[in-house]
Amino acid sequence: MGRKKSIGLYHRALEVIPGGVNSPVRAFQAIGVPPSFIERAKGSKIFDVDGHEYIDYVGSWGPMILGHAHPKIVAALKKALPKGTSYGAPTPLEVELASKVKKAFPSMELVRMVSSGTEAVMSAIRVARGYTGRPNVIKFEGCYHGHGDSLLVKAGSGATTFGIPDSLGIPEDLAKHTQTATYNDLESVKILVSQYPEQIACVIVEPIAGNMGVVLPERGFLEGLRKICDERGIVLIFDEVISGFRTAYGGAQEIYKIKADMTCLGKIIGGGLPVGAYGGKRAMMDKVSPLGGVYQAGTLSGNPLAMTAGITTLELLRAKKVYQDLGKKTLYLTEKIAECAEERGLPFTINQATGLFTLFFTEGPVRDYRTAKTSNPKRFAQFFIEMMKQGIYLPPSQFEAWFISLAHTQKDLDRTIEACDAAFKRL
Ligand code: HOZ
Repeated sequence: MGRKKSIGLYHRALEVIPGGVNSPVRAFQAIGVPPSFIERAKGSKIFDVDGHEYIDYVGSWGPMILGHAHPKIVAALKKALPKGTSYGAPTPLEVELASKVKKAFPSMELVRMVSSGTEAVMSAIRVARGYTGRPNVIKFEGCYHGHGDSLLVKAGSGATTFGIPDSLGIPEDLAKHTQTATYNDLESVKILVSQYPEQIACVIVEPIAGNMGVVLPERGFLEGLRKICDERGIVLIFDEVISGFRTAYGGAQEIYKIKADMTCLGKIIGGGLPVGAYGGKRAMMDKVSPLGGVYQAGTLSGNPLAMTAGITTLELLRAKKVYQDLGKKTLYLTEKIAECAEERGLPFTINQATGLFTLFFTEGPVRDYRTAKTSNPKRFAQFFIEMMKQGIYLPPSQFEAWFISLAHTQKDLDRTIEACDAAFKRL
């Protein structure tokens, strides 16, 4: 079966949408073929307009932890829909979701809902600047925190995939306020902190990095950041847009037992609808308007449909053994893929946390941006195409995470392993 309809749609899209897509990572540019256009999704599968069925490991880049179109989410949304889609006024649903988030992330003493992870991060940084009265931000090379101006410096995800980690359109005057350190290297942070005394408002980090591929924090890294920030009065921001409610209900903060001053969330807390949230210590969040002088607002913030999908998702994630089950699936898949790659004599590294992983085509170890970049993107592109031919839909870049959902069955996992083995043979 060909991809005639997708290709036709892509050409039409190119006439009306930049690059034919509404977010660059969807464009398959690193693969060199037009993207598939999706018609529908159910459980672990997505279906394109040409009638192909794929086992999906993109999962909308993380939110679909329960699988697509989960019957309980669909039912909750159907019930909510006739009540109206947006009021621009407070609702009980916002209070309920914020309470659930606060319970899972006790460091988020106050929580503000927004409409995307990017918005959450932009706002958290504004609060950190407003609270400390300092201008500068330390981020880590290869971490991606959405497309806010201050964060598109040495950024991961699509920015790395397309070779533009520093975006055009960001005034030098603003970019100079972002300093970049090396992931898993505390020394690089200490150097910046002493180079810019009393100027660093915040350190922002993905505590489990997912946007240069998956990279885990080494022992002592997050603890070290906590210590440096405490000593220097710097706000420590954890971007848990990917890791939150995925790697554990309470995200990386639950796993590593470290409290951030501020946390950014998105993806899963909207159950597949557009949502973000930021929150943190009361003293910091008290700066947010209407309490304080840091202005941040949004017409669709706390949208009732998004809140409904988020609440239902979090309720379902409270069921027993959810994370154990997800962790087992992740381990099974990664161990079997590793066995196949080893048998074929391929240089590879797999980094994984519960619910997500990356297969890097490099001997590794992959512990930061530099080592992630030693992977072979051409080999990845070939692998991607071979997998797609066998009905497996992967993130179309070496520098992204594969997302596993609770809907992936043993059969799905075994089919994926077989497909990997066959693809490895052809590389
Ligand atoms: N953080 C996601 C990719 N790593 C976002 C998806 C997007 O940029 O479209």
